[in-house]
Amino acid sequence: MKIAKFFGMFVAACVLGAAVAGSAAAGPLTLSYANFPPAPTFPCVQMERWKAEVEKRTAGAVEVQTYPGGTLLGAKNMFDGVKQGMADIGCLCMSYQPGVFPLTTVLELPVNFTSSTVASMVLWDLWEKYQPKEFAGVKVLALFATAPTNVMSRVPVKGLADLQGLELRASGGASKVLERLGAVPVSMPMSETPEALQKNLVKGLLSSLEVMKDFKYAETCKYVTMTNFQTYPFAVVMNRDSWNGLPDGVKKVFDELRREQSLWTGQYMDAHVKESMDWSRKEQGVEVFSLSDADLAAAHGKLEPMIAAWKERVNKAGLPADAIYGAALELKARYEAQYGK
Ligand code: 3IO
Repeated sequence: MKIAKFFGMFVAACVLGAAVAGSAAAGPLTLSYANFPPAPTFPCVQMERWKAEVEKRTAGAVEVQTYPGGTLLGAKNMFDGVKQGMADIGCLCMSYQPGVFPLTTVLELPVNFTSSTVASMVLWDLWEKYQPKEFAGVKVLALFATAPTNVMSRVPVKGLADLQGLELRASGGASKVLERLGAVPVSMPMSETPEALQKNLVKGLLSSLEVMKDFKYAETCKYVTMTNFQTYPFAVVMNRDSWNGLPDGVKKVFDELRREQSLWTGQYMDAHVKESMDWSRKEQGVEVFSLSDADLAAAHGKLEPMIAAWKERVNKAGLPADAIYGAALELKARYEAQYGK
């Protein structure tokens, strides 16, 4: 009985696999998936989750070979590398290539996104609605944004006064935030940040707080200042030819996973930020500051021009900036009502 049952399941899996792959004889189709940061960090955690889901849902017809830590493509050549076919799939941060992603960098604006979940769903819906040309050369497989960014530093930053002239690592919109607040942004991808902190080239960074644990920044940065102004947007993209070559059954599995994967990543990250900060406070003695109401108001005043500058870039790209910005705020409110602030 047991053997018969097992054999039956095996046959069923093979039939499903063959149906999805379109060919029984070819063996699994192997796809390479490149990522820039180390394996334990959130872009790679979501990559492994996607791999597991794909391998399960295609019943082994598709095998995903993952390359964390920049072993196949790095932070800055991820998008071009995937377009050129050096990897089938890649995970990129839009903030690392200023000017290349006009629409989706709306997530970098200082409008106080409340969570990675909300920001990721806003990003997904905006992309789906406007289908911007910035991703025309690739197939988009997931879109997500980090939890809101905050200051992590070696020195206490209790208010805007302490930020003046302070060298902090960031990228893209986060670098603009620092500049407008009087800090000195040092722009580099996250993957280069551990070394910069180690060598004391920077006094801290502006990013989402799960990195305190995942990169052990809490061992160096004993202070966190809550700002929650904006986020870093990410995309998982696939080479067009690789996509076009997939059997229809596999395409369907990938398509059905897109929004789900984006939401999963947001929810994973929000939970992980909490874990990271619990660990940072309890195990690492990290101290957390909030800005005074006066400083928050002053900061928002200084950051406001970022919105007009973004609109100008988006209009230049031929997109309706005012409508997109309005839709972003509307979606943000809708998802905050659904998922909480
Ligand atoms: C990030 C990038 C790689 C690994 C973990 C991360 N957490 C937040 C980010 C956002 C980001 O790209 C950045 O540069 O702060």
